[in-house]
Amino acid sequence: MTTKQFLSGACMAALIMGTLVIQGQNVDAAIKKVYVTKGESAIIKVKKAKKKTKWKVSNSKIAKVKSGKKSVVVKGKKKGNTTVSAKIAKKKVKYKIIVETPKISHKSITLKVGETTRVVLSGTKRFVKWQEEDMDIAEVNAITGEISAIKEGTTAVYAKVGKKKYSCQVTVKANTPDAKEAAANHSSDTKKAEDSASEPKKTGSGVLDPVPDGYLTEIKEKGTVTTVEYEGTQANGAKVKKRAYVYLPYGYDAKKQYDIVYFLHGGEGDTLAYLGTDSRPGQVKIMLDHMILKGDIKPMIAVAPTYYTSKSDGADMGNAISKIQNFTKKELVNDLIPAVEGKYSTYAKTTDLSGLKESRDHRGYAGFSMGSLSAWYTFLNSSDYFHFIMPMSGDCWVNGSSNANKAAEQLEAYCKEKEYRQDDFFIYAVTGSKDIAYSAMKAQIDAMKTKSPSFVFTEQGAGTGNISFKVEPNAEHSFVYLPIYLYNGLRAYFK
Ligand code: FER
Repeated sequence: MTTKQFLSGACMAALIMGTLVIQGQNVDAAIKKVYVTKGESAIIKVKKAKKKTKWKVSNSKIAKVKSGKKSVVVKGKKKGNTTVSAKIAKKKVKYKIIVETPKISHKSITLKVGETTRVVLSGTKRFVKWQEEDMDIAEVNAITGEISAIKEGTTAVYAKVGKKKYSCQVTVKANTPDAKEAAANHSSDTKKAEDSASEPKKTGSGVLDPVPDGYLTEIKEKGTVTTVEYEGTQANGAKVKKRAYVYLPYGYDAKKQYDIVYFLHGGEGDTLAYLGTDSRPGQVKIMLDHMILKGDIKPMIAVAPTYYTSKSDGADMGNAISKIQNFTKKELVNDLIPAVEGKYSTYAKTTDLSGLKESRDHRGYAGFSMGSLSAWYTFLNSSDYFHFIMPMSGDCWVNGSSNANKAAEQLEAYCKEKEYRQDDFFIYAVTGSKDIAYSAMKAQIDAMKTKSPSFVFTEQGAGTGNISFKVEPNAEHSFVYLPIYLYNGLRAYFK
């Protein structure tokens, strides 16, 4: 078991009935579903069991179980659903097992420099993570599987679900008229599959306001997405070349001053997650165009950087956490913000620490999942430079795992040390009731509710308290909720 799997398991630990489930994204403890790929195994740990528990599987053609002393190993044999059950401390415990056989839509594709396409992994309800082999040749959006061809050469992209990787070879050809095969690989069926795979969720259930109709369709009054390259200083002092995508609003005018928000991706995600690129804009970018045009928020700049130095950083949770610590403590303020705000016009009159402090009311930080961890850490490490913090679906880990009371104590101690009052910061925390982060986040928020006057909870947005917590009914741990979370969170602060 990797550290990452352990930690993802640990953060779901506010568990059901003494069973502790391991295997990260494969297991949805809240609804007791276990996903497993045919040929692979998932482990369900039984915390309270004093003696060996005997587990039964209802359809042994679909899955095989092996009861251990404090765990059961479920191996997927055939695509389909079944259940496993056992009696623990006189209570019946049951899990639904879903055995999947994921399939990649293309084993190889050819693109011209500058072109983009998308490869789809079908046959899974789990969260798929994409990774490229050589980002100088082709970049893949970690979440949507969208591939952008950068320069001539051959490389590969991988979709990862469970322990398995599904690969697609990518050949990038020069942008000449004889290299036209690219789009030919892209059938209309694939197009349909990718559209539904990444369908953003727009409609709220009364807790959040829905994203208004039309807000996710491109308009002509659109902002641009550009890139900023900078050197990120690592914990050991090494300088690493980094790239961030920057959204400039429609009609951007260097003589004006703009609010700015930094958007951080989740575990094994990347800089394309929110804004996409100028030629293939992301949902959040398109929504920002509408929100600004309609006056929901003032025109603003948005930045999509990464706390990783390489995408494989995410594979090891301990390493990911130390990268997040360094990013939120140092790189953000010393390297990234000066590079972006030195180039584009924000409220920072200077990009040294005093200039960034003075402009903190006009700066926000939002992150999803591991990016949410980075948002809590930005509060604890760099709140001198950010007034607005938006953690989405992730709690504030203490020493690498969820600990609601300790997190609340740490956050309160920090507020006291800073002598923060009600108007000195604004946290908009949000998640879904079916999100794997829900129980840990809710526990942390409940603990924070006992820490008054440091935390003043409000339903109404900035100015009426310093923290909001919203739970979208039925929402799972998925980037498809980014538009609705941000539509609500950004308006709560940047009106
Ligand atoms: C959390 C639940 C899940 C959380 C992070 C995750 C920081 C990340 C999961 C992953 O990257 O697989 O509460 O808090």
